Amino acid sequence: THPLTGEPWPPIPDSLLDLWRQVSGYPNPPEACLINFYTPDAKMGLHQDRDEADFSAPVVSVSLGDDCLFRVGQTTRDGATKSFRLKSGDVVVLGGEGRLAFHGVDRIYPSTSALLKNGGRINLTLRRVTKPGETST
Ligand SMILES: O=C(O)CCC(=O)C(=O)O
Repeated sequence: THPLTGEPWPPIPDSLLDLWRQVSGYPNPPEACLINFYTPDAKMGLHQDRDEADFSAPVVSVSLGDDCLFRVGQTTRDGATKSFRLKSGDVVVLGGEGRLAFHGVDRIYPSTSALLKNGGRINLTLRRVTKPGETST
């Protein structure tokens, strides 16, 4: 539910549930879709996604809008990293040994996509929050 209004979030669109089924390799559906919006000067520091209860489920990420420079490393903060450019429509699966890899967004490349009227980048991450059979608190 929304933390301020208490309203339930809208359902995850079927197209994203289909994508999850195609790429996740996980038998149960995602329970959350986090939406990040990046302005042209936005970044996201290196971090691990650890808020979920079941690390056997991947995090599936969809890039929309302007390109970004995505960096992914190891499971320790000081491990070697590699950077690559993500374009609108690219899908990244952080799963298996890579589930807890440190990752982040170093930069946005403004005006590289016409998808969003006012520019910027949207990233969607599909996440399994609970272990199957458990409910979230
Ligand atoms: O924007 C991205 O590609 C990465 C997003 C991310 O790392 C996150 O939401 O935890």
